[in-house]
Amino acid sequence: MTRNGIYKVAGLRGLFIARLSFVFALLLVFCFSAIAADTGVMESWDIAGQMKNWVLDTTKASMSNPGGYLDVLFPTIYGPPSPDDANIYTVTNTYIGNYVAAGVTHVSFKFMAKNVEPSFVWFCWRSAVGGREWYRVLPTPSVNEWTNYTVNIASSAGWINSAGGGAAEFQSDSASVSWIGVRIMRRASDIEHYLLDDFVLLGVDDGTDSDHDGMSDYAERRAGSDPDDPDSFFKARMEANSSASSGIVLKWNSMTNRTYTVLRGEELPGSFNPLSSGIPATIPENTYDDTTATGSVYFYKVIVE
Ligand SMILES: [Ca+2]
Ligand SMILES: [Ca+2]
Ligand SMILES: [Ca+2]
Repeated sequence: MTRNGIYKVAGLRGLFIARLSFVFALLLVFCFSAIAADTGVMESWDIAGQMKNWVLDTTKASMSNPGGYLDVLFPTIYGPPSPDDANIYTVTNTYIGNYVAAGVTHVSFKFMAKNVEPSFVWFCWRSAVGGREWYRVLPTPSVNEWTNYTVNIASSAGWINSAGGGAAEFQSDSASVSWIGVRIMRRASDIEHYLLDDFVLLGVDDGTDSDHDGMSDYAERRAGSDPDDPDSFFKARMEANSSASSGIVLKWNSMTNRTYTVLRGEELPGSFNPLSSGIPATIPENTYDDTTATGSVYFYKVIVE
């Protein structure tokens, strides 16, 4: 526990106890699964000019690395936007292969629309099995500001396959990933400019904590905080409900493109029951009012899904 009722996740098993109008505790936990492989290797493009085997598959745009990220430029206004405006992808060994065996759970990267909002950005990957392609529509990126995306790749929920595959196909395809990247559809109203950086597969938490804020780089990418900024981390606090005689209000800093589950238990160690799941982020902060907290001892978990 730190000052002012702020709770910080320390590794995977942070436990924090506080006292308010009555005794209860707050526990923040990330649900991780992990094995090993080429996870945690960040493609930083830190050497200017090197694309590191990343490819742009359109003649409408050009791609460069001015030093530290990929830079995709549509130098003129083409016709109407098209789904095949641009794919930025890689087929290098670090990112392809058996995601199931590697324990890949998420892919994290940063994306910026430099001057104009795109019509959409998809995250895509292809399977070597029959060339099936899976994609997910991402929340629209901010203009002229990095948007941090972490895409859950371990679940078929929310993934679309134009060939109509389901959960079984998703599972078998993710054992043979052959291509992974980002697809941009232009706004087609201006010259357009897009940036990509910090691409990394997540699956195992090696505990590295680059900014020494007590939360690992892996956990920060999952939560959406900045692994290079010690003032940025996943934190939550709780308050008594000021407008009612009972109830606990949980608050946590929430991030783009994430949903949360709140669970409650009555003893430690003990079981936790979900109070609510699929809670969308209400940036910059989420509030959850547990009106059924009426005076016992309660323990809470907030999970980044
Ligand atoms: Ca970089
Ligand atoms: Ca950290
Ligand atoms: Ca941090």
